[in-house]
Amino acid sequence: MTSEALSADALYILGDLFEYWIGDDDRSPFNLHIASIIRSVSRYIPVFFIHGNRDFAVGQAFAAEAGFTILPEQSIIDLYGKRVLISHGDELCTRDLEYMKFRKKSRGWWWPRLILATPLSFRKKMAQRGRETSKKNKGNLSEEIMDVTKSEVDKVMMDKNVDLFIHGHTHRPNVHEFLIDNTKVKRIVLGDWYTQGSVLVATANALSLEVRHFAPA
Ligand SMILES: [Mn+2]
Repeated sequence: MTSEALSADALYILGDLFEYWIGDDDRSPFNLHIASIIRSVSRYIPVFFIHGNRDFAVGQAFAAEAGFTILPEQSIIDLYGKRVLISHGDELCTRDLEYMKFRKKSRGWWWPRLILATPLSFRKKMAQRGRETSKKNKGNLSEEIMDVTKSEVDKVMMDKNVDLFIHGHTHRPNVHEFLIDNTKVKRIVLGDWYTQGSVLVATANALSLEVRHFAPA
């Protein structure tokens, strides 16, 4: 990963790098290890990070430690001369009404401040409980609620005036080619990193969605 990343021009991490994030003051060995790996890459190339729904609380202190720049949740980047929209993708799953409600609250100004004012041990317990609830709820939601809302994708791509959109979140790695107003557009979905890696390698001439197998432990 590191040597490959070093031959790139930039690295974009599109959120949910962590299963949960309860505050930059959670200086667990694991978090510090990840910070040091990303930092070693960031000495050579710029590294960007977009919040996911699980790690939206990653803050400037951790960003500084890991050497990455936090981008807004929907960002337009210049990919070798092409205007491209990148995001985590959870904002597109608008049919999951409960989650949308939580998303609005948790990204507001008061909720994160209130949570971060509580002791770290309390936040750890809360995160644990949150993950259990989330697992239970997911079992009840239908597949189509968990995927992006098609009309929302069209709307966002039209609003941002892009013909390429790259995101993750849904665990449905794929390249979707479709039409918006008779214009050919593309949506590339990155996969999860539970049992393998999933990356989009972008060069000036090609986009390649690739699986990366983890080295045996
Ligand atoms: Mn996600």
